[in-house]
Amino acid sequence: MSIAEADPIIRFAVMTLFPEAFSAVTEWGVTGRAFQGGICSLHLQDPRREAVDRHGTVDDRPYGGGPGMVMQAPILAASLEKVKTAIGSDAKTIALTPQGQKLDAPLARSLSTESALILVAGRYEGLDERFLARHVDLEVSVGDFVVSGGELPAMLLIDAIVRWLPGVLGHESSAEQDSFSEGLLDCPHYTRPEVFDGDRVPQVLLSGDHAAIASWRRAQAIRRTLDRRPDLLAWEQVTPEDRALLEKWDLLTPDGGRHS
Ligand code: 9D3
Repeated sequence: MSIAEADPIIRFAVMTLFPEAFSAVTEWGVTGRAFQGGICSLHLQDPRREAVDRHGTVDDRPYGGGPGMVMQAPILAASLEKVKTAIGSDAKTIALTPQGQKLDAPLARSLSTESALILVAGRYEGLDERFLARHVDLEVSVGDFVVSGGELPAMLLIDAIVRWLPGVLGHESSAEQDSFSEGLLDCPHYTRPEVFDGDRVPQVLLSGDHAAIASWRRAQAIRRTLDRRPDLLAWEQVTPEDRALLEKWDLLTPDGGRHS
């Protein structure tokens, strides 16, 4: 008799010239536990295996000239075929590209309901447009800055998705994810010692008054979001109730109540 091994909730595959790099997500921390525990799985496919010359070439010079090299469509298509044989042809194919839809919590959460995802991580200047047009369902970017390839963005996407899978986070942190998706920054955190360099932990956190603590934390979250992320929260959106909360905790001025 054997103990039944449940199927993974989500199967990932990544096409990458650097498959070894993905141990960062499969072996460490919260995502490491999810992969080791079988909640999710990862198939790695190196497009170099589809190269047809003895040097293992997967890229060529861009038509029209210009800097850099472009990953070749036939190589990528052959590699994708192998991936689909391995994890199933029903999988959605996502390329990590600087031109893609910007990753945020709603996108990660929505992708976490897929049963299989194929991620294509490019190197060099990019992927031949005909591969993207024919085989890729969605392009995802991790933000408006340049990194050296699609691997770190792919790992970031996997991490952001896996955290939404049931059983990956404890109940408290799951609720925390919900609150971030609700659109406020987190409140400040403190642990021992009570005094550090003459700087005391806010008295309310030592009071044992859980309603007061929740009220202070919400006021702090609103204040910090107003100060640091006007794109997430503008003054005009603050309700009279939240304004009263800021008043109660002396946070109506932008210096966070640190003024004398
Ligand atoms: C000169 C134009 N550059 C595009 C912005 C060239 C270029 C830079 C970096 C082409 C590819 C790359 C490699 N980056 C990614 O593959 C990538 C990426 C990124 O650089 N920023 C944010 N999200 C992503 S997802 C994949």
